[in-house]
Amino acid sequence: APAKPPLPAYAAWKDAGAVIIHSSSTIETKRQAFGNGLITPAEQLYVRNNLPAPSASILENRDAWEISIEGVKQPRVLSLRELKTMGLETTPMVLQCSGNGRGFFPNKPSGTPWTVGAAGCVVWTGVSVRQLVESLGGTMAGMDFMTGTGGELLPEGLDPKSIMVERSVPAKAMADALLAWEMNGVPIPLAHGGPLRLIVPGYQGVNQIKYVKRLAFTAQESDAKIMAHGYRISPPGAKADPSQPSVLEMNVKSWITSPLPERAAAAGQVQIQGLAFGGQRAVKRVEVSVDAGKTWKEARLVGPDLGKYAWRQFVLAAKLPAGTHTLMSRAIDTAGNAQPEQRLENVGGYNNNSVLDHAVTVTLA
Ligand code: MSS
Repeated sequence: APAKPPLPAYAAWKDAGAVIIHSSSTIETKRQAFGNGLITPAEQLYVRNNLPAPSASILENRDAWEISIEGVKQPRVLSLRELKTMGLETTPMVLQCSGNGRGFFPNKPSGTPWTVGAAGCVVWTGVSVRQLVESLGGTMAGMDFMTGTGGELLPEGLDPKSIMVERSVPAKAMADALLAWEMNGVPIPLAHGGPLRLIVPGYQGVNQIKYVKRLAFTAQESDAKIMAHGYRISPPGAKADPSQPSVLEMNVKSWITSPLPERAAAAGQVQIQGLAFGGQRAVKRVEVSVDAGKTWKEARLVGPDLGKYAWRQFVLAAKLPAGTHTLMSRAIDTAGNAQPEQRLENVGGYNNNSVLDHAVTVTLA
């Protein structure tokens, strides 16, 4: 068997037993590692880097990190030290890679075959983008997009647009967005975008720009390749192009974390547990099936409600006889959107929230 790759240096502090190391830039939380807590510890949180992580030297003097704010009436270059004087907000949020669930696509799209573990629920602290923009006079007219640029140093000799991490979201997303310097109560680790990260709650992970060095309100979407061609919902057989929908808002989703084949339970009384989130809206309810989708029961939401962008834990107590059982969960948000049975087929394997794909089959003795 090929040797398991080790944790890369910038993520050497991760809990090796809790993660699947796909590569030096893609590390997934094991499904059985999601505990009963609400917040995902940094040691277990997944990592996805499109470019090699920058040098750890960018953390030596965090407060000196600079970001250029553009497309506002009074554009400014601000240091992290200055940002910290301009406001304070804390937002618990599901951080999820848009490719989470790609591993369930039978046609094996290119990209990391994540199952459920390219996601975590994390608490971000920083300054509200809306408030920051107000203090800089508001946005210029016609700036319909909020564009964040990652601070990686780009290799020379390549067209920067072809590799830079730069994403645009609708400008209205600034309402709940943060420029964040803390994650789960400590300065953001390099692996997760320290010293400063753009946080856009309810949007897929690719829009959460790490080591953010520029935040621009723009009339057009970025023409960087990662925006124009990458992360598009391309129908089967089609080539990615900017006319196709981009990977933006997250959709309603849930999965079971116990019991699992790797986390066995004895036959009899079982607490079927899992995680559910709505993306843009809170989860209204979660239903669980113990008979492969024939019948459904409403699960109980457990633990504190940390707001619409965080996930909820759910539990259903059930009596399961010895034998094999297919367990499924289905989340419904406050607008009545339910997880679909089937995935939406697309070339990149994005946005998978299929009920059937996330089912688990367990054998209880
Ligand atoms: N940012 C930057 N700067 N760079 C890179 O690479 N990536 C993305 C985000 N951001 C990047 C960024 C992705 S893609 C994701 S998911 C995220 O991030 C992740 O995070 P963490 O912290 O977990 O690592 Mo997919 O949709």
